[in-house]
Amino acid sequence: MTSKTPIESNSRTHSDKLPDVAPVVNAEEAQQQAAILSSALPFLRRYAGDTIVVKYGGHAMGEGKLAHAFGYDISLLKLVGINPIVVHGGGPQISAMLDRLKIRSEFIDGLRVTDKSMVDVIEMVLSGSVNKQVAQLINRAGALAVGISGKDGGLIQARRLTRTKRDPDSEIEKVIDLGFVGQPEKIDPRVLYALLGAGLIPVIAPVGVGEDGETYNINADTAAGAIAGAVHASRLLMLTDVPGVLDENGKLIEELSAEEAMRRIADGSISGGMIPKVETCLEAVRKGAKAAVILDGRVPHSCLLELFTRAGPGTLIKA
Ligand code: X2W
Repeated sequence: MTSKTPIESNSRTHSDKLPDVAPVVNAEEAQQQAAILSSALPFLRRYAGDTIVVKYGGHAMGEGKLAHAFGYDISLLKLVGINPIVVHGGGPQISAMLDRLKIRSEFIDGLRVTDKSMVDVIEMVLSGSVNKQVAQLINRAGALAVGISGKDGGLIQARRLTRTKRDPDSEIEKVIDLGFVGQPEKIDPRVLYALLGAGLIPVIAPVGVGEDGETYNINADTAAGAIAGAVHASRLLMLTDVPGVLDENGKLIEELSAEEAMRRIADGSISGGMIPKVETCLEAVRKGAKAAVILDGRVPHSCLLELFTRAGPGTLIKA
């Protein structure tokens, strides 16, 4: 983006870049566009100045058209006075690179067991390649994004995550070593406030730093939840590959209280991969986020649908 003085940016007379990208419409379509913009006003007012943390990953990240729409949506949020913070994943990209290097991945409870040689590759893929691609998607849509990792500015201080599993034969709890998989212990949001204060959009790779300077691989959902809590985000938007949390009949649950979410996890009606997602949302809300939404990142413009229409497409989780 070229820098403009405030006077230039307010100018309406010149043929700047916009007409190249804005679709040509007839008078009726233009009227519809104006009506759509106008109907967004109450939502714009509701979120003006708020911080929204978006977890971006999975299917939505690999697909060209969806990725393009995502960059546009995040850019738009910024330009209407919202402060988006993006935390991205990159599981498939890591797996592809490890495959190329003939390093095998093993997952326990959805977490990639990470040894010393892998953590360097993972950091390279997440902070080097994916992080810059995501920032670029947003930059190309006209806002200014800055890619950092959780190690920058001490943003995500992590400790080694341990898992225990009960051996069904001996009933003994065994500690499972996941290697350099981290659990966020402390979030220092100063680097985020500095970037937001300068009008920039932070894009964060889920890599953390340990007490002795070790690098930790952190599940991107977990990283997003911890950051959303620490900055008291008004929303954590978790873009996933499913419509949201479904009930026993496969119907979308539009809203869940923390109490009901915990009950549904306990009685098994929330199960499998949805459990850590819901638990991450609960943790974010417990730590200070106003609400979290699990929504379908495969739907184009899912962030805009959620924030600016009544048809919020996912499952809202509140305290
Ligand atoms: C993840 C980090 C990336 C991630 C991994 O190594 O795949 C752990 O499993 P998605 O695309 O959101 O799954 N870390 C510990 O979470 O990416």
